[in-house]
Amino acid sequence: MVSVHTDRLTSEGQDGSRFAGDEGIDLPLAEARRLASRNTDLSLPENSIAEAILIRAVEERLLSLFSEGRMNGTVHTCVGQEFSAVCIAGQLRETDWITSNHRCHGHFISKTGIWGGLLDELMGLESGVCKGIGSSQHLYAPGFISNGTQGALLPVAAGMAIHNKRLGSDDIIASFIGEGTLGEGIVYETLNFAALQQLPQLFVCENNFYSQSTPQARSIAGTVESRAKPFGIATFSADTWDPANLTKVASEAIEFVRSGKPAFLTVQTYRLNAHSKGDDDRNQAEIAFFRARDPLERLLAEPRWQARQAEITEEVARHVRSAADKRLSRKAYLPDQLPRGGSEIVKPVTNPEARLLQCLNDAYASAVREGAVLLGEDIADPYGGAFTVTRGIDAANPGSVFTMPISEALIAGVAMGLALRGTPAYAEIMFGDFMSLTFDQILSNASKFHHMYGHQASCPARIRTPMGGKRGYGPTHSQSLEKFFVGIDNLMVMAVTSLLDPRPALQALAKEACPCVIIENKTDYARRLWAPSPAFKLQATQTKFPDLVISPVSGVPDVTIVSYGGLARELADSLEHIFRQTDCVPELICLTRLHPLDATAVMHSVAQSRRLVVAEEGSTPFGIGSELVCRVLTKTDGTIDARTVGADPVPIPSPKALEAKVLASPDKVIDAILELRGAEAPNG
Ligand SMILES: Cc1ncc(C[n+]2csc(CCOP(=O)(O)OP(=O)(O)O)c2C)c(N)n1
Ligand SMILES: [Mg+2]
Repeated sequence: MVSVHTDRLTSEGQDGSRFAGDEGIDLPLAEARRLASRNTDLSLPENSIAEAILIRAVEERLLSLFSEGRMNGTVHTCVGQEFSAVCIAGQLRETDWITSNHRCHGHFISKTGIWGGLLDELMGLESGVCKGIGSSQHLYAPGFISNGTQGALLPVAAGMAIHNKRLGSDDIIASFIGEGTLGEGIVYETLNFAALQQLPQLFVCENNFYSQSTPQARSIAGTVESRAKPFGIATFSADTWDPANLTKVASEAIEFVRSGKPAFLTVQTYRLNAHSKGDDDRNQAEIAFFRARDPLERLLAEPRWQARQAEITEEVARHVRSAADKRLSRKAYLPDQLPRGGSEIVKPVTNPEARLLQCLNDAYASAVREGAVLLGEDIADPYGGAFTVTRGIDAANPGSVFTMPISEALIAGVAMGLALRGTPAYAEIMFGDFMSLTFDQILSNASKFHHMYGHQASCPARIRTPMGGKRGYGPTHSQSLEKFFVGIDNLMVMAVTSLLDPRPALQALAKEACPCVIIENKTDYARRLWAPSPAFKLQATQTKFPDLVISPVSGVPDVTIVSYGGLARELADSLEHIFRQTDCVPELICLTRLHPLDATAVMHSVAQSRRLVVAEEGSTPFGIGSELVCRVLTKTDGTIDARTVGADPVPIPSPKALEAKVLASPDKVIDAILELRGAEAPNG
């Protein structure tokens, strides 16, 4: 902790001014005061000054619009920090990209110049840059993307940087964060990766000495500037009180990154307004001190800049007056990118002679040959991934397979950055359990991009992972967490199985614009693709992502079992046993697409069987079975009997015998069928 009681000499400004809280002031703020007190050269290009005036005029208008009740939500202004935008973002090329945060208006205006579209966006108008949907924190335009989740876009930026590198372009990505965001782990995951890969990524840390209400000394141990050094990343430092020097340092940093190396630029600055609208507990004398030394205020003391300010302010007001009050309708807003629809038409299918692992390897290898990138821990050859799914692809396609640090959020985010820019990307998460670490990236980034940026962005990243137990790996390497992902909007979830050659569905997936989680299964990898038994035939629905229907060769089914993935294969192998134990003729439906769920094939089957058992790999509460049963029951006449089966709601134990009992199994399905028939369950 750097916060210390300092003597008066350290805490006072050069002019001797003291703030009410001086006795407890922290050293970082004393440093800000020292920087702001210098006499600096303000001879900047006229267009830079005009741009800073414009940013302030737009933001002040935004605040007044808010007070007038013409804006929703919140606004984080960069008043006081404008030169960080002007001197850094303003020096980037059109083809460079910026990833930004909640305090993004200045960056946006300096990079894109679309200030009118920004005003409209915050007024919620269809003419806004994101059709009024994203508002203040969620902006998107060619070369610019911002998100309100601190740090979330850093790995996405790294993915964009890889995209540029692969194209041989010297365009760069500048990632703006505040110093408070240095508390997020994803910052260090990304710094590490950017250094390892020598990415053209410029980290810009705007240090305004506060994270919301918390002074730097209470949220940042050590110093801001030293953060990137241990990664071997070059560091640059400047401040907004000396904008001419900031321009020079930013230009050096940008050129350095353009030469193909990451850099970390700290910009010391001070926010003159509240954190967002009116939440400001800072000392009034302190704010007044920095306002008096604000470079723009100093420039505006000159009559010619006052005159220019009046013109710009009027131009902004004119724009607001003339904006058309047209808003996106719910109907226009809702459409997502998910493939929907099912089919009642089933046709027999035959599988080639192959193991699931080979088919998956083949599918991912052909995706790479068509330009995709693979990312994951230990996936480089000769190791080829913990389950060897991608073995050999690296050796055959140098430069397309990235073996990654143990940084699951980063892995997912990098895939998203690549996908966003048009490079197909498949991220492997070594064990499904660690999908928990990707959750924010999937939820706050990939699943939302399409809607929150007014349907302008697509992020078809594929995150694949082996779920499931039965290998004795215990509580942290055996779970099936798909139920947490099927609840995410605009995220497709697909499960592969050894019951069917997965290649056609994976090929179809490559054409979909939505992000997708691909569930694989540890125990299923090694299995040979299913060959039907004499009593049951294998059929598939006639859709891009076919559901499998395994039906009795003769007779009418009197129970429908629905499952997916590795468990579906176990059930398929046990159909005769299930029949013998229950005296019910089963029909098994294996779902390929878990989200969006389609009940067409299931409805078709229960219309005959009148009984339904849904077996999922994870635990049942709030699960896939509950969802499917609910859909079926609400669409039928109330005469269907249904049960859900899954793992017991406990961590998966390691001892094999206990694990087998806790996890979902054919025995649990048999018990459920017997229960449906009113008979006693022998396996419970
Ligand atoms: C992951 C996350 N946690 C918390 C917040 C709420 N929040 C918004 S801005 C902010 C402070 C950010 O401080 P800093 O990074 O220094 O940026 P500044 O606001 O100073 O520009 C917080 C805590 C958030 N948006 N995202
Ligand atoms: Mg801050």
